[in-house]
Amino acid sequence: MNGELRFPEGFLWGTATAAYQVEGAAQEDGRGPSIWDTFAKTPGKVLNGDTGDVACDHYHRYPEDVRLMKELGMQAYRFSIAWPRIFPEKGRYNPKGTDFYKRLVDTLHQHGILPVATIYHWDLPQWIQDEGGWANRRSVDYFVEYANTLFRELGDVVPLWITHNEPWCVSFLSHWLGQHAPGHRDLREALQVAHHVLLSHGRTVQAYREAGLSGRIGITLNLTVVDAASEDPADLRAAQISDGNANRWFLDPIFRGSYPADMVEIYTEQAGPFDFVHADDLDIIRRPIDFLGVNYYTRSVVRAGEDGMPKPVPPAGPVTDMGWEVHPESLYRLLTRLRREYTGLPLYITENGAAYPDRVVDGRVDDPERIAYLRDHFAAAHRFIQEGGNLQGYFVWSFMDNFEWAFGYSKRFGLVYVDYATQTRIPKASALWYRDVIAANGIR
Ligand code: PNW
Repeated sequence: MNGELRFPEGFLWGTATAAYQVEGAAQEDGRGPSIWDTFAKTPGKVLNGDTGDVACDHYHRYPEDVRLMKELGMQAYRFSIAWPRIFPEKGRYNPKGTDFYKRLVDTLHQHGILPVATIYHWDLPQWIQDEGGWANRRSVDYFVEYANTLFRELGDVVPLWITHNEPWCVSFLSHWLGQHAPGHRDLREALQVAHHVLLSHGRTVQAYREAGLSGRIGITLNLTVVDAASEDPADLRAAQISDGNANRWFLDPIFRGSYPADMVEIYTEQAGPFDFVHADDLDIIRRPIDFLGVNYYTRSVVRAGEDGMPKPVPPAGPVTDMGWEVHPESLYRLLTRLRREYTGLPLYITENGAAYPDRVVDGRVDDPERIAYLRDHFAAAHRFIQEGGNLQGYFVWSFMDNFEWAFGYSKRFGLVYVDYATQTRIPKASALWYRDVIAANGIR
């Protein structure tokens, strides 16, 4: 069907998870509460009242999980570090928190698996939220102190660092659309949050350079392709606005040192002046990084509403269990656009994958849709590389089924099935297929 597609030698194949989604052990070894503990325990916020209290119990089961990764041939593991384990309270460093990640990283090294650490994947310590969270500029200093602690404790054993996972979700999804913790609906606050997250990224890149470590540091953005529902100028303009919100609001400051002017105009009208942007902030945000992480799941199609603002058009094509359209060609379009308009830096797909309603039958999980999804997205990535694009690795979301945020445990993204009642892991057919892809460094 695709012929034989081989990836370049040294191409890095892995999987990804995030602390709150897999670790559990929410009360152990001095971990403090995060905004996701608070949010999940607020009735009506997460489906079925699910929480990350136990999740996949990865905190205790990481030795067997890493062993399984090895059996499945995985070359890298992207995990995130839980800030509330490291600073459970204001001003109090908890060495037991870093001890866990040292054990995890050691185990990965023992198995020849490359550790890739995300510093922030959404679990803000509750004590910082109590001071206003990311909307408070002080959060930037807290973040840099936290990151410096990680560089000191883990800097020599973790070769690849990601400052933030998906600033769009941290800002707009969580503070404007209200769907993620802390569940606010305030555009001005979302813009402040986006700015402080970006600023904390830039300051942390600077801190990493000053620490003189030999690894690499970058950021992961969730990016998409926005198509207009028609050639109608109003729809085209709506698509441009949606692109400005989802993509350019983050890419422009990081790679060009400015917020996109068309969006600044709209947001100033809707949310007031950008007085929270100080004079040198954008020079800090644009500090050179070593790679860009790209999370891609789907494209979006929009039309103009009565007010001219973008409104989503329901997908016509096949969708996953999230209702997200399966559109591999847009991964190719996205990567090509990044290369053409923003950067020749190394790119990594730091997340791509699909949720499907998997079931265990006779002790096995057959998931042909996930295999097809991954195969077609790998092929799109391959095409980009073939044309000279600098894509250096691919992390499937996710290693195993886990706590899917507002959807709780109802959505399964894993290559490995998790039976939550017994914590049994069952590699799905897609995991065995992925093992063969990695072994062949390509798809047939
Ligand atoms: C990403 N949206 O989340 C995250 O990085 C993962 O933790 C998550 O499990 C994965 O994708 C699958 O959802 C997103 O509503 C969650 O646009 C929601 C959105 C985007 C990304």
